[in-house]
Amino acid sequence: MGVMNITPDSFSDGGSLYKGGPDMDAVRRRAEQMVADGANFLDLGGESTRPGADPVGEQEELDRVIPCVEALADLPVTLSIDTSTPSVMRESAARGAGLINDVRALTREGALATAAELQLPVCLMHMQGSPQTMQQDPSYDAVVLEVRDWLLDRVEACAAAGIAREQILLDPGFGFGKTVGHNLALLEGLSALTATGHDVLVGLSRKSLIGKLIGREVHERLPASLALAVLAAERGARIIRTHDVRETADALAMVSALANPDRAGE
Ligand code: PT1
Repeated sequence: MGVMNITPDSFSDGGSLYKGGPDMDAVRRRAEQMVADGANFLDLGGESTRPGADPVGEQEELDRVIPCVEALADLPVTLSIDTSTPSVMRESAARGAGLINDVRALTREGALATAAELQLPVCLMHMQGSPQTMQQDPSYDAVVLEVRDWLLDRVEACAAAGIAREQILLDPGFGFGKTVGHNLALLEGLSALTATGHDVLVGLSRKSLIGKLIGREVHERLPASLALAVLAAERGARIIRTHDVRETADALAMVSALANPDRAGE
């Protein structure tokens, strides 16, 4: 899954797809490149949710995301919409989006009912707190079990609202209200999530846990991001959210080759 941030304040790419609004030529070029590089999903986001990011208004989020969905709907890839906002879900679905990726797991007013009505697959992510405050003092008794159980409670809420369980993906939310220790425990214990039977999506690409572990700046985090992607795939993650599609696809091809040696090569 390739990351496309349609924001002026992205932590990782400094808003290269946004020049006072979505830069449609740059958006199209980046999307085509990611598809050529092997992306199966493009994740379009109009709200930065990195630690400390400011919230975005509903109309602003629509103005950022919807033109991009329109411009990319013909690509042979599933458009994932990184949003918590019901109107963004609705307008994106009407233009061909194929996945709702909500870092707030459909907890915003109206989001659950909207997702159920649209009948699209949804990714439910765990976050402790809000993007503004989540890294101030993250705290858990048993992080893996708490994250799993919170996500399973959200699955029940989705099922009660009429979302098919097969349509629900789970994501532990690396970096969202977690210390480095919490993040590492969640990665090591990822099988607790895959054992639920839901497909698991992870986003570790360029995140600050890497900076905290090895002191690399954002643009020096590719090798460590690839290692984390491989470790997550080994532990059963099915979708890897990344800024670097070509490199990540190569790394994941090696995981697949080892998992299916008879089908590899020649
Ligand atoms: C994610 C994710 C996401 N991450 C899903 N959606 C972001 N499903 C946006 C840091 O510590 O992991 N899963 N949408 C980006 N958010 C962050 C969080 C970026 C933390 C950076 C950090 O550096």
